[in-house]
Amino acid sequence: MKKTLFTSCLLALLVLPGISFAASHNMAGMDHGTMSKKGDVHKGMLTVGEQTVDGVKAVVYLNDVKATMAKMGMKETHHLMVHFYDAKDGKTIEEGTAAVKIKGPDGKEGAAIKLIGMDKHFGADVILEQKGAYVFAIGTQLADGVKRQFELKYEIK
Ligand SMILES: [Cu+2]
Repeated sequence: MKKTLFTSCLLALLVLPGISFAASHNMAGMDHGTMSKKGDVHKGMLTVGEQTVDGVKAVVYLNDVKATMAKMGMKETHHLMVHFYDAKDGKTIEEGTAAVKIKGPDGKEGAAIKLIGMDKHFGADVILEQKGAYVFAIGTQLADGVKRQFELKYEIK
């Protein structure tokens, strides 16, 4: 579990006190769109997919951060981002807790990784080293207190 403590997001927070969360988040090389080169909101992000469970829509993205992380001596390869929306009014849900379990192409499921609430999304830096199909099982307990389980598949080519 130590790895999750060293996510670049958190690291940036720890080493750059006084800088707003969103700013530090982006400064760590995590391109969440706002600082993308061409101004396209989701440029460079890989769309994993979306799923609606019990009135909540989860939209999941991956951002390849391998090069940036390697420079900092870290093994994480992707920033996993999950946006939650109220399926009725489309409003972003930012309160609550979320965690992900990742099953790799080898069929092994890793330990639960806490997704940290960030600027309009929940995220974590994860290691997706193998090529092949991954399954992201995302458990949440958001603002309404209801437990939901999302499951999305994504293939790393
Ligand atoms: Cu993030």
